[in-house]
Amino acid sequence: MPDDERDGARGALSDERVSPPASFVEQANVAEPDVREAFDADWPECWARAADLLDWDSDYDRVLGGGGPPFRWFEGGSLNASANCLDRHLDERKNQVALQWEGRLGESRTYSYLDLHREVNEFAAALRDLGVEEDDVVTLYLPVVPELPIAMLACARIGAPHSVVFAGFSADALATRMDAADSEYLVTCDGYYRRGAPIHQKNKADNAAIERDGDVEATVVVDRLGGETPLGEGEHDYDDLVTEHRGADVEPVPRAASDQLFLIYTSGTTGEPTGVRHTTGGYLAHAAWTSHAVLDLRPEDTHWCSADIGWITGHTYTVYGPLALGATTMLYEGTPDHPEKDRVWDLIERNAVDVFYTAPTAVRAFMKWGEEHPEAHDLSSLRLLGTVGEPINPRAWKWYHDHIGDGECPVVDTWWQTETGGMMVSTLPGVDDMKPGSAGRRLPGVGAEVVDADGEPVEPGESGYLVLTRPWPGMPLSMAENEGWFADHGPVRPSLERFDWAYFTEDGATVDEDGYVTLLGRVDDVVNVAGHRFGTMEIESVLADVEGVAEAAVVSGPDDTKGEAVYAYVSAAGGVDEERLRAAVNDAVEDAIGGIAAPDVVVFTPDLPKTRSGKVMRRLLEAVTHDDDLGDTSALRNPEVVGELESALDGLR
Ligand code: 6R9
Repeated sequence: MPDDERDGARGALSDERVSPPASFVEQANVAEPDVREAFDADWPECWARAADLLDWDSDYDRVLGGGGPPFRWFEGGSLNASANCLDRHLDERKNQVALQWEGRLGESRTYSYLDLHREVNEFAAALRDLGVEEDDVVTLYLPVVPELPIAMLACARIGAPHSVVFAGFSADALATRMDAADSEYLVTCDGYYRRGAPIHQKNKADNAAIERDGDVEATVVVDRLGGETPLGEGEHDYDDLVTEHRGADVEPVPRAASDQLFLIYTSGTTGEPTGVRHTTGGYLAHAAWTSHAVLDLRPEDTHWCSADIGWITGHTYTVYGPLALGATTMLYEGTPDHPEKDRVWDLIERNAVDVFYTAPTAVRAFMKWGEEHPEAHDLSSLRLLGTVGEPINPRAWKWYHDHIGDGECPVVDTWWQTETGGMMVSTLPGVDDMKPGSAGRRLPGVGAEVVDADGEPVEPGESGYLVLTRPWPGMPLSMAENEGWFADHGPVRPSLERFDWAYFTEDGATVDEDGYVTLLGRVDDVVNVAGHRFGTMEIESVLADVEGVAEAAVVSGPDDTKGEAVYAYVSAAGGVDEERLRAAVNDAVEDAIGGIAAPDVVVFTPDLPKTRSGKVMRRLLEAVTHDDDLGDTSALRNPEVVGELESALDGLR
């Protein structure tokens, strides 16, 4: 295979440097060449610059309180996130578009800041009437419709943390998350369209209610399909509620900077998703600052972050960041290739999008579909492009830069996690050269190092573990409050004692002599499918319960478009029909988690490779999956299985 071709989905080191065009630098929000040094010299006070982007009801006394955990960002300060995203913009831009929604069926809806403020107030009043009090968790189980950010901001207005559950998750997944969050309020919809076909969301919500241990006090149903949905006791129609509260004015509740704004569940090393709780002051400051410094957003911009709001990326860069800065944020409910493969470019052209932020998976799909699609559109409104969620390989980076940005838009590859709340490592487009394939340097004020298993910095080019060595404003409450968060994690933990404080990200990385970090992927048992995290154990525990499955192991495998794919190795009980079992396996994952986590490849094997002590040899499964060198197999009890796995895989690929 030629070298160029080998640069598949995975990142590859590239020595190339690309400077941002002078015309971009001249107008950039942050263009001081020594901004990182300035932040370091004044740490942690430097983060006041982020807090200054917000309006505070009462000023904070200290930028960072607490010498160690518990950390208190902007201690003593109070603010309201909904007031920061709405009220404070009304004087200057009440008629500017705040939210531009494009639906799956080609519909569109436009909300000015005034419209959005009005409806958020009305829905906040309705939530209160339903009994929602400050600190009650409200679960939002909605696709990308305007009612989702409206409900988020309505919750924020009354100090009720929201918990958004990705609409594609199953009834089971919803029930688990509502129980874990002790949430008694749900906002959902009748259904939504996926590739033109309706998905009945309310049925899933009803099934979740049946499965749940806890009570549901009230369910609000948004009408998305347009039919009649029979409502039972405790169920309310969203439009009726808003109409009943027409003209309501709800005073934004001042929240302490460290009060919870929302929680969101993410997959980690355990079988159960973990709730990550984000704060009002620190998170919002981090969201606003990175939107300002990295996405270079300003009020006159139209920003499109293509992530679903059900993930952290949509929370931070569709909703909170852009609206805190008073920009126009675009929401798209559909898929990028429906009805045509130029849908994205058509939307960018029609809405004159300035900043486009998407996932490398999407870029690789665009690349596969061909440049004729973007070429058919005027994309000259674009000023900056970004990616997030997984490494972007240099070839896809260059394609994005040349064919979408016309060589004129900087491309920022932003590394961060659900746990960090916002971006942590990225080129600053007004300051740094870009290196395709590398996420770039740590952002100003951020402590990020690549260390070896002894906690020592690695030599340039050597691989190691990415650790964050200073607290940051967007850190979640769970991490700020105690040391336990990172105490159990990762092979490097014992050696991190040399830092006053550190958090191991579970990512492998290299760093070059200029401090540019290239991510190598997770080192824990997390699969990153199209930029979304799933624990291999989470999926394995579902497979283990499928009738006919004797044993199963899940590993991450290669996928040219999605970056990673879910490979399931299944040994079937005697006499079971493999085709039927394959379908059952997929259905089970769809029911328990959601279709997005369903195995891409199911490999049947008479036995899983085991060590002499009877443990599944995951390392070997990973090597076989990636067609890598098998390494030392002397500990293997059943070496004959290797050949069988290899030929089974050959048959599938
Ligand atoms: C925002 C988000 C986090 C994991 C993270 C890493 C991977 C994210 C990346 C990246 C390489 C980037 N990741 N951004 N890898 N380059 N620019 O994606 O959050 O869903 O929690 O995933 O995604 O492995 O640890 P989350």
